[in-house]
Amino acid sequence: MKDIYEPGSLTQAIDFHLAHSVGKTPDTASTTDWRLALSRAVRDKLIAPWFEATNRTYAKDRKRVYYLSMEFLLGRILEDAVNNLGLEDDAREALAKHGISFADVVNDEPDAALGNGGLGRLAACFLDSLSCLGIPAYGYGIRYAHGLFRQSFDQGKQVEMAEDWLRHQHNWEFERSECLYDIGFGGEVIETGAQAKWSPSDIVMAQAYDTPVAGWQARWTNTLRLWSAKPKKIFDLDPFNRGEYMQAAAPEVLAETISRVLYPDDSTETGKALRLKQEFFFTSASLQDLLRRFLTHNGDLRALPTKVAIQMNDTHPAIAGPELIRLLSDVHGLSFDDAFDTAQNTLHYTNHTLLPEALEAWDVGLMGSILPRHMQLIERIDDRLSRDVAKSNTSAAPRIVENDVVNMGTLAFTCSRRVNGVSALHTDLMKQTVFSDLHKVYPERILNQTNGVTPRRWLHGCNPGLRDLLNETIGTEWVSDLEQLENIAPLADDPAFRKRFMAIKQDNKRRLADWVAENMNLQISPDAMFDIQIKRIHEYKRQLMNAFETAALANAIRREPDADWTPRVKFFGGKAAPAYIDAKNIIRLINDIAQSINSDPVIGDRLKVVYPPNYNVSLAEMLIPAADLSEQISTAGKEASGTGNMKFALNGAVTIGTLDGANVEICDHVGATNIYIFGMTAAEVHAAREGYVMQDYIDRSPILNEVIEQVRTGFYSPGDPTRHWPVLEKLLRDDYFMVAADFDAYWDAQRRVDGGFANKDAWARMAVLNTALSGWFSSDRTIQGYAKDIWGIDSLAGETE
Ligand code: NBG
Repeated sequence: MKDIYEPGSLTQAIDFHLAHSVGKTPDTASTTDWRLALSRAVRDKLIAPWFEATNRTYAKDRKRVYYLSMEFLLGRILEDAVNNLGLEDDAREALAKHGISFADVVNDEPDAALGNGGLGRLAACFLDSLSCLGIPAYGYGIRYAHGLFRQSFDQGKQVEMAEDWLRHQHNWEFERSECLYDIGFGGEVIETGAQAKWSPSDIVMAQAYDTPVAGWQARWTNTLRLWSAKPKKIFDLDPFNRGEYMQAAAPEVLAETISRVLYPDDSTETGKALRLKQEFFFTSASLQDLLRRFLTHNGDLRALPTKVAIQMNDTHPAIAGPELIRLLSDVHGLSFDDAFDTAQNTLHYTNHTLLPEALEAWDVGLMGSILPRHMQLIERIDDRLSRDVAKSNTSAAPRIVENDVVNMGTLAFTCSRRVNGVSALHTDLMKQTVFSDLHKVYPERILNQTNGVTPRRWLHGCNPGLRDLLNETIGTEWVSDLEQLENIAPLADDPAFRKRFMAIKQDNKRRLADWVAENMNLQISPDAMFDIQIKRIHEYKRQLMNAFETAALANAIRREPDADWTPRVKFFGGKAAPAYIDAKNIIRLINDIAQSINSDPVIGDRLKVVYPPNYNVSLAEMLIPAADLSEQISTAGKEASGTGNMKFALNGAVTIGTLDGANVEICDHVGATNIYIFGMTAAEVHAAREGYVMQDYIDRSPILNEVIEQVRTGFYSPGDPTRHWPVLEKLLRDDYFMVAADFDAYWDAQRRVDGGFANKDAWARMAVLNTALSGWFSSDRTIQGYAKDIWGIDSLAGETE
C-alpha cells in the first residue's frame, strides 16, 4: 500500500484533517485542534508501514512476541512518532505557515500515563525497540480510562486527582468494535470424568483498541492492543422504563469498572478483588486473541511455542499459566499434561522486584471465588512442581499454594520456560534469595537481561542540542546502534568539544530554570550544579537520605556562609502511592525543608530545593537533559535495576550512587573514575542487618544528629513542631533501609562531588565520557538479548520479500 499523500505534503494532510477530522477552520482552531489535526496526519503516515509489517508477518507465518503488561507508560505520542518518521522539519514548517508553534502543539498532548514507574516505562521502551528492530510483536495491556493520578501539593502535602487523558479525542488508536472476547468470573465448575466445564456467574467483554507503534524511520510497525471492558448486556430497559435510571445503568457501570483506573497499589480489600479481576481480564483476552490468530494458520496447538513467545511482565499476568492451560485443555481438548507442556514452553516471566511486599500473593478463598477453575488448575500445577522437586534430589520444597495463599511468583516461575532478572546483581540475588529453592529445582531457567532505554526518546527526542552535536560529530547511525557513541570518547580530551558539549548542557539548564521561574515562582541559577532525584517516592529509594543531606548542607552553609560553596539546586520529583502514608510523610518533609531553605537569605543561591508536582514522563524529558548529577542512592540489593540511572548517564549527567541494580553495570561501563560510588554493598547490607542499632550510627554522626534534632524540634515546621514526628518514629523504630548507616558515606561522597564540579574541565570530561560509554544501555541491546536467549526469534526488518 502506498502513502496517500505526496512525499513532503504534510501541510496538505494537516489542513485536510483540520477541516475533515476536527471540523475547524485555521482561524478558529485552538492549539488542541492543531494537535489533533497533526496527529491525524502523522497517523496516516503510519498506516502503510503498519499494514506491510502485518502482511509480511502473516505471509511468512512468523513467530511473534506477545508482551503482556499491566502498564505501558507511554508519555506523549505525537513528538515521538514525528521523530521516528523523520517529519520534524515538515511539521514545524507546516504549522509555521499558520503561525503556530510546533513546540506548543506537541506540549499540548496529555501524557498517556498507563503506568506507575520503571516497569511501565520499560514496557514502552521495549515496544519502541521491538519496532526499531523489526521483531513482530504485540503489546497487550489495559486501556485504563484514568491513568496514574495527577499530583499536586497543598501546603507540602500530596493531593491526588483523577487523571483523564481521554477527555479530548485520543486519535492514535483504532477502535475494534468487532474484536470482542468474553471474560468470565465466579460461578462453578462441573466435572464429568476428565472433562471440566466452567460456568461463570458474571461475564464482561474485552474490546480491543489498537495503536500502531512505529519504529525508527518506520522500518517496522507493531501493534499495541489495549483492552477496554464492556458490558455483555448493554442496558436494562425494564428498570429504565420504570424510571429507575441508576439501576438501568448498573450493568454497564459495573463492567466498565474493570478498566476504569490504573491501580497505584492494592492495599485495600475491595481493591484487591478488582485488581485480580483486571489481571485476569486482560490476560485472558490476550490469550484468546493470540490463540485465534495462531489457529488461522495452524491446526496443532502443541506447536504453539514454535510460533508464539509470551512474556509476562512481572507477576501481574501470571494467571496466564493456568488460563492458557485451561484454554488448551478445557476449550481445545488437549490433555492436562500436553496443555501444561505447551503453555510452559510458550511462557516466560520477568521479575522486577525482590521486595517481599511487592511479590503478589492471593488468598486461596479470593482466587477460588473469582476464578474457581483456575484454582483447581493451580493445585494441579503445584502437583507438577512437587514431582519435579522430588526428581531434582534437592532438599528444597517450593510450593505455589502455601498457608492458604497462592504465590504468584512461584506460579509464574513454574509455568515458564525462561525467567529473567533485570540487572546482573538482581539476577544473582534472585538465585540466592526469593527463588533459591526454585533455582535448585530448575537450575537452567533463570537468566539475566539487563534493562535498557530507548535512545529515540531519551536522547534523540529529549535532547535536540546533544543530538545535533552527535550527528555532526559521528553521523546519525548511533540512533539505532547506540554503542557507536563510544566514538566520541576520545573527544573527552578535546577542549573545544567539551566546550560545545557543556554549552548544550547549559542551554538545557537555562530552559529548565525558565520553566521553574514560570511555573514555581522560584529563581534558580543555571550556573549552579543541577542535582536531580526523580522516581517513585519509596523508602528503599531513600529520598529521605537525600533530604537529610540537603538539610545538613544548609546547616553547614548557615554556619560559614562565606566559605567556598559549590552552588547547587536539588530537584526532587515523584509520586507516592495514595495509601503509602510513610512515603507521603517524606514528601511533606521534603517540601518543608525546601520552603525553609529557599526562603533563607543567608543561604541564598548557594542552595535551592525544587520539587515540581506531578512528575511524569514529559517532565523527565525536560529534567534529565538538564542534570549535572544523577541521584541513584537506594539501599544496595533493593533496586532491581533502575532505568532513570541510564537516561541520566546517556545525557551526560554524572551519577552519585550505591552499588545497586544497574548502577553496578553503569560503573563498569563508564569507569569507576567517572561515577561517585558510596555506601554499603548488598552483601554488607545483609551482614549489617543482624544486630543493627540505628542510634549507634546517629551517635557517631554529629551531622545527621543535628538534622534529626531539627526535625524533632520543629525547625522545618514552625508552629507545628510535631508534624514530622511520624517520619522519625518510623525511622527510629526500624531503619530497615539503613539511612543512618549510609549517611556519612553519602555526605562524604557529596563533598567529593562539590570538589569535582568546581573543576570545570575535569567535570566536563566526566560528563562526555558518561554519554560516550553508556551506549550499551540501549533497550535495543536488551531486546536483542530477549530475542536470542528467551524468544528464539529473528528480526524481519530489512529482510527481502
Ligand atoms: C521496577 C524496579 C526497577 C526496575 C523496573 C524495570 C517494579 C515492580 N519494579 O528497579 O523497581 O528498573 O522495575 O525493570 O516496578
